[in-house]
Amino acid sequence: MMKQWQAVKRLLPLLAVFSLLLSGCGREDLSVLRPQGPVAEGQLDLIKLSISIMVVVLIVVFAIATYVLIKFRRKQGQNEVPEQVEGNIKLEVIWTAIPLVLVLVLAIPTIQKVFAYGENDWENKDALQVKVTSHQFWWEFEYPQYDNLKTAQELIIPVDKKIALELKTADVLHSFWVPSLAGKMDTNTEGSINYMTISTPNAGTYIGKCAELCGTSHGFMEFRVKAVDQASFDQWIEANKAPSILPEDTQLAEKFKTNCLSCHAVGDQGGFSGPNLTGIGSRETVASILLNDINGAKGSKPVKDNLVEWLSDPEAVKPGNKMPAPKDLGFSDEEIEQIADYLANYKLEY
Ligand code: HEC
Ligand SMILES: [Cu+2]
Repeated sequence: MMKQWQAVKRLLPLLAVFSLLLSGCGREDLSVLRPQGPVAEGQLDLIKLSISIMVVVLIVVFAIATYVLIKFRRKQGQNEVPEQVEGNIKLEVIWTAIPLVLVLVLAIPTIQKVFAYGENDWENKDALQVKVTSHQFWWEFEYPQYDNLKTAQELIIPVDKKIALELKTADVLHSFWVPSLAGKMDTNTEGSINYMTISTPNAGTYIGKCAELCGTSHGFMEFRVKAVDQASFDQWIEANKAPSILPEDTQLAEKFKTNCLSCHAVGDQGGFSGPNLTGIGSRETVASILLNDINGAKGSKPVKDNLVEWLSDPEAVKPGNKMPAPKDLGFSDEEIEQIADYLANYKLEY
């Protein structure tokens, strides 16, 4: 009795540590257990079905094992070898047939859903097309039905609409995963491009993650899916068409154009080897990982502070990322501050 108590006492801290670790898994917007769309709902149903079957099997097997252990224990004074039996057709048929039925019960809806969710809506006229391109360590979203409008880090979608995604990578293998909306999908190179469809009836922001170890900052390769009503979506599309806004100071504007717009775009100017910066002041993050205090998220900071942090030392925020440090491009602390101020005020109304 004493010994058992000792063992329990030793297990307690372990349990405490586990519950602490698991409590870290509670990000509400990052859970397959709170589905926000039909695909994620169907997938959760499958998880529930398989867990239920497993639990029933577990209970039955343990019950039988416990019964047998107790019932056929060696009794006191029982010294003879028990009767030796071998083979029992009836039992063997039973324990082959039952698992077979269980596997079928599991397989039928699974296969059904695999085909249903594998359907390609790219050519579906009612679907919104979005080309998703993964980069080390950020996400690019392009809307071919809207003059190839390109955005980064935030995928803006209308609610109640099928979003047909075409997924590919610009460098190494990544995986697109929005736990509340659907399962993972790899982003491959040209030639083996994947397609998937997502949708949600609920307006809101859903966090996405890269789910394929892709380099040093893989863990920081997040993105947001923002579902808004159709009117806001149309407004967002319009807002993106506005002409570029540049820093007011003409000298700084020139410097920004030469050094930053070689990779970045603002409005109708610049390039796309880096994330589009149009409206970055109204986004929920900087570089997908520094949280802006737009929705009062825990650990968030004012957009400008996050921009200063990023521009002062991108490497410190996301090790191994492909952006040169503005200091190495000849930007002083003061200029970084000014650029941060300018970008923080570059907002899109929608
Ligand atoms: C060689 C290309 C390149 C140049 C030049 C460059 N950047 Fe970047 N920039 C990137 C890349 C790539 C990222 C994405 C980093 C990541 O998240 O992995 C990035 C990210 C950013 C971000 C965060 C974007 C977001 O979506 O949250 C900001 C802001 C930014 N750069 C501003 C600047 C400014 C200002 C300059 C000029 C001083 C500059 N960049 C120069 C490539 C570049
Ligand atoms: Cu990745």
